[in-house]
Amino acid sequence: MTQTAPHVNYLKDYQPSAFSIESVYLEFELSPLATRVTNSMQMQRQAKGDLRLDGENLKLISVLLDGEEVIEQCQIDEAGLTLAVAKEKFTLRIVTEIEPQNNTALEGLYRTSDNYCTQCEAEGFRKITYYLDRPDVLSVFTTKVIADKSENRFLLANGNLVDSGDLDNGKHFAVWQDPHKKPCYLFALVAGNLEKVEDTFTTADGREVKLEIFVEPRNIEKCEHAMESLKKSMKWDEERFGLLYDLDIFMIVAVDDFNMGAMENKGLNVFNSKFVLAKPETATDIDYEGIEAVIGHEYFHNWTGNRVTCRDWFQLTLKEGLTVFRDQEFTADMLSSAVKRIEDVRRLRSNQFPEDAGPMSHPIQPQSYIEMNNFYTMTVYEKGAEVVRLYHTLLGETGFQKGMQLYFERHDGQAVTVQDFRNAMADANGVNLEQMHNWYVQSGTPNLEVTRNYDAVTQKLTISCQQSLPNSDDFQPMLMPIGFGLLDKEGEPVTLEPTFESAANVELRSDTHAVLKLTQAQQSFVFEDVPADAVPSLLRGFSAPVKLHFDYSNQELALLAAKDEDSFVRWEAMQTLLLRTVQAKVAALQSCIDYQLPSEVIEVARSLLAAKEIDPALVAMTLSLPELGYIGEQYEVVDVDTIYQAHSWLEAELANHMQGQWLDVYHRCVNDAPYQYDKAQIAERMLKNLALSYLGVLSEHQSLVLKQYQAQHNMTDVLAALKTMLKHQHPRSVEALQSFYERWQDDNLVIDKWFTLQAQTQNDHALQTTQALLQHKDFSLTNPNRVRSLLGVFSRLNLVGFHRADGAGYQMCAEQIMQLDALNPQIAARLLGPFTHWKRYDEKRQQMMRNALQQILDRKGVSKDVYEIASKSLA
Ligand code: 0A1
Ligand code: ZN
Repeated sequence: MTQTAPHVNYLKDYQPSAFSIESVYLEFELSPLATRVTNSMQMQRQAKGDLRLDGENLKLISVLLDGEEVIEQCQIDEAGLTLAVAKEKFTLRIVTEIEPQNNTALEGLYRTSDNYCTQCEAEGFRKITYYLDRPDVLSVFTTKVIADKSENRFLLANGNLVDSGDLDNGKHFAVWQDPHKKPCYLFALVAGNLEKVEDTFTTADGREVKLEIFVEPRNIEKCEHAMESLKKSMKWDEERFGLLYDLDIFMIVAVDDFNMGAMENKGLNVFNSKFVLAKPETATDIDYEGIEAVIGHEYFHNWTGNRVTCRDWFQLTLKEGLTVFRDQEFTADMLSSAVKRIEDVRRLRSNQFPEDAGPMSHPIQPQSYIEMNNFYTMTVYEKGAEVVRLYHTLLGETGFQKGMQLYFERHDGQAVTVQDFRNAMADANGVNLEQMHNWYVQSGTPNLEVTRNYDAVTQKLTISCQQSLPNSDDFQPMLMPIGFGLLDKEGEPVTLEPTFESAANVELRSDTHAVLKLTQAQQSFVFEDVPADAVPSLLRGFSAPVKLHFDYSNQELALLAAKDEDSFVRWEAMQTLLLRTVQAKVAALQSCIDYQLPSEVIEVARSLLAAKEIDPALVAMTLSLPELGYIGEQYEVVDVDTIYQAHSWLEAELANHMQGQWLDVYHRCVNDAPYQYDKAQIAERMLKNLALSYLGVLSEHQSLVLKQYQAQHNMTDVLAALKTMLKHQHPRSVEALQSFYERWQDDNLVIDKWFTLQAQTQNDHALQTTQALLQHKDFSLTNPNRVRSLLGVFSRLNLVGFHRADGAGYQMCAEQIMQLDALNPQIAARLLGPFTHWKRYDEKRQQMMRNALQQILDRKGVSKDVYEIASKSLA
């Protein structure tokens, strides 16, 4: 907590640590209000200077330097301890006491459902004991946990269990040894009365690894999918990356109170229960996919993050961008790479692009921060993954894997930088990748303007590209691979023939597909023998995270949507058509003129829906309307109500014009087989529920929607029906919502969905609904999932409610954020997101949003987390 401007950390100030910790022995005597932590470190001097250890909110009991009490010589302040040590090599034994029961920030050691659990990334270890809490200090950890046996059946920490037994007074203990050196942010401890499911995995070199998932006893039936996902992850990492697991045991613990998705602690991953627990009646396809992806993500960190870690927190994207790329590829290989790519692009555009255009915009390698927790962002993670994908696109799978191999050969057991990663990629392939640096240090989404020039006489087509960054005075062009193809006017692929001059920068991947290598701010590519009216297919596979501008006609978009060989481009073309339609309607509504749906929109939509050869999941994604947030992004000033009106209009138009087809598709996709999480069933449900959402607009199909709800077949279908009922105020929606609550009141994750459903429904009483839910007995500010389900969803997705013209939506959220900041600063800071985009609204709303931010910033005791975001947004 802070009143004056807090300290800013800069990348340029990086200095190696003056001391190293060769090994550390930790002993925990667990007790809710007085946990005693004894920390013995074997330390060694590396450079001149006093010993400075990080530590926060700790009660210091004693400090022994080689057995001698030195507590009186220590200088203690709110961020740590300083001690002048003359020795080169010594043992420092520090005893502290902490109160896990009162830890509502969920950082360090805390309680969740009467269990103990830790979260140390980024800088939580300093809330457990005094330490060199920085990722480049690697040490070997031994951990002894002592606790009451009846309340803590399991005592867990990193590594392998080497000793355990009973003690006096109803206590017992366990000793864990982790043979791998690690930074303290990967430390973990868990204790409590959990239940476990067990399995094994045999590695490619024949070692049997124990797999254990720990959950609260009531959840024991919901672990099967998580265990399958873990085994698939282990196998996939062996097969695709040649990476094997390196301990005898791998444990996952699911907890209900967690600030993020999950954490890759060595050998002992801690998960938000949302990303572990599933059964068909309670979890949707999206939940199942999320679990598989997050289990994969945390498991993959064992190599990309743990074995090779980050030198400092400015390198966060080194582990996160790379690991997100790996989990994306894992999901793509498990399900469908085309569908996964589109899902990821949609997420990036809806969430990362706005971040990159707002006041918190930062490069994937930030150059400074006040609170590191604020930099676990869509930019560092998702744009970071896009940048790793650039290497993959440029080098191909084989070249990329060569780079990975060299990276591990050089850096296993080290704490390194993004430059080290780039060097490994470059050296393994004998290429120069220095220009990739520009992706790491420049913020904002690049604009890519493409124009064409066709010479009918020579039949040459010139494609000219210009790249730029918004608001950049010193723009440095980036290395951009552009996936490219040409269609003739019938939609047939054209054989690509770059001219001699262009050939050096055009890498042909097949006769009809190329990657254009853009390295300059302006660059042209010329192709020969191009038929008249050929249509360029650009940025295939979304080959770079940019905003593409090209003046396609509606007819050209329709052709691409129907015929291009790249599924991303097909999806994108249709989405652009739909977006243009909404925008045209917005303009018409704003100037009170009439506007009719263009016939080509209906025609392509109809033909896509009829195309039986296309994966139904792709059809569903192509015919889903662009998200409201993404539509808003297209405007300087977002007119929330009109955009919502235009969006609803287009939905109703497509529902009406294609009613018969939606019905056919719906009935074709209905499937009474037991729920399975597989590609075919997921795709079928996706298309069926899209059809249902359109049919739900029309009053004559209300019974169909109700029937699907009442069938209670699986949560994907139940939720789709309920969402549609609420959106269109189905006469039975209140009753359905009530029955849903009654059935699931003891299941936290399902009750989160119940809150979300209501918080996202956009209508005139959205605010009152949300306010009433704040008073509900199941709402609590101390549970991050519940807060996200209600306040996070309302402020991010309920545009109509949050942006109410009278400012009441802003005020309600501001009050909750201030209360939350006193309990959990990390979550409070995240809830500020929607406020940071105040510049995009009309003047009256701008003023109200700024006032709310100022009020939050002025709160006595404001956290650094909230301070950083609120002050940067107002600057
Ligand atoms: N490294 C984790 C994310 C994570 C970060 C911070 C946390 O607490 C502040 C928790 C988890 C991952 O990428 O999954
Ligand atoms: Zn991660």
